[in-house]
Amino acid sequence: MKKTLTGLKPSGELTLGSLIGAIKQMKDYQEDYDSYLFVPDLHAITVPQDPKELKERIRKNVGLYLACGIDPKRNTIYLQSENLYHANLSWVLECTTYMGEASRMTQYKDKTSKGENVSVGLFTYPILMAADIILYDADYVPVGIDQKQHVELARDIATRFNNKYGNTFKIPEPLIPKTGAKIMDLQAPTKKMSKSADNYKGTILLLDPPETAKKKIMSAVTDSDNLVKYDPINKPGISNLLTIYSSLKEIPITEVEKHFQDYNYGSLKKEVAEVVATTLTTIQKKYQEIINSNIINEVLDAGREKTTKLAEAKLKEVYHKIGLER
Ligand code: AQP
Repeated sequence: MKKTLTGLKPSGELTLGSLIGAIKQMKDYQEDYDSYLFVPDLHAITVPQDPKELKERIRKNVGLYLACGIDPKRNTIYLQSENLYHANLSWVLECTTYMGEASRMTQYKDKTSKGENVSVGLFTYPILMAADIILYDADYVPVGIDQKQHVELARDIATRFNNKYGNTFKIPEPLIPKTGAKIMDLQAPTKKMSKSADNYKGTILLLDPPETAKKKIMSAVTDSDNLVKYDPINKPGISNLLTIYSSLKEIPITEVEKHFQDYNYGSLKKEVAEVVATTLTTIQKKYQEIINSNIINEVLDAGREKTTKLAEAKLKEVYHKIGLER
């Protein structure tokens, strides 16, 4: 059975973008793949975090995975920081990655171009991400479009290692959703909806009260044409709303466009807001049942045990090939 693997870093509360870009894909694939879904908590500390909040968010992430329909019987769910082999392999890969290729990563360039004081970890995290993926020989990595470049780096690193030391790693492929590869900020629809956005009105959190989420949709920035059309370049705000509707209702965007063609922007927003609120209500009901139960610990214990064994074997093979043994 082919393997899928992805993770959502607990650097903030999970958003509608996290759901549509990553979790939903994992849910759709879970029947047919051996699925690995982890909490990349080591990635979260590439930017400053409050320890108490981080601890809470790690648990919330797992609670939300399950509440969004991730089946623990079909998925291996684990915390990156509980498995020491991720960071070990990452070091080996860092030593086989060139400064030039790491410097080309656009997320790093974006952060540094704003003149922010960034950590070395933010520069090297795509290499840790490569380790996360190839440690388990994942075939497919469901990600939003913004992470495609990092999966390509993982492919390059794995290919180089295989060429130099013999076949060791599977070469992973990114899986980008057809619709919803990039959900945009509701207040700045040319920017990605992000957990760490400055303007909370632009981001829908999966744990937002449904009424709050509705208000955010109703005040989404659009344009002055009053013409409902899917055109991400010229009408990013409207196109974003159509994309959200299309993903959540699982209806192709062309049909969604047709459905709304005679609507004005107010009534379009109202219908999108309803769908978002219904989605959040369903997720939050399940989340409340899960978050205070023992299921999270049970799932994580099983995940840690399984992945530690697999990762240990892979790292041993790597160490053997590069000469790190007595
Ligand atoms: N807005 C989005 N649209 C589509 N996909 C998205 N993803 C995140 N936001 C959107 C996808 O979710 C996966 C996990 O991403 P992540 O949470 O680990 O990191 P990120 O992409 O850096 O997410 P944020 O919200 O922007 O985090 P911050 O603000 O902390 O940097 C990835 O597959 C991502 O593509």
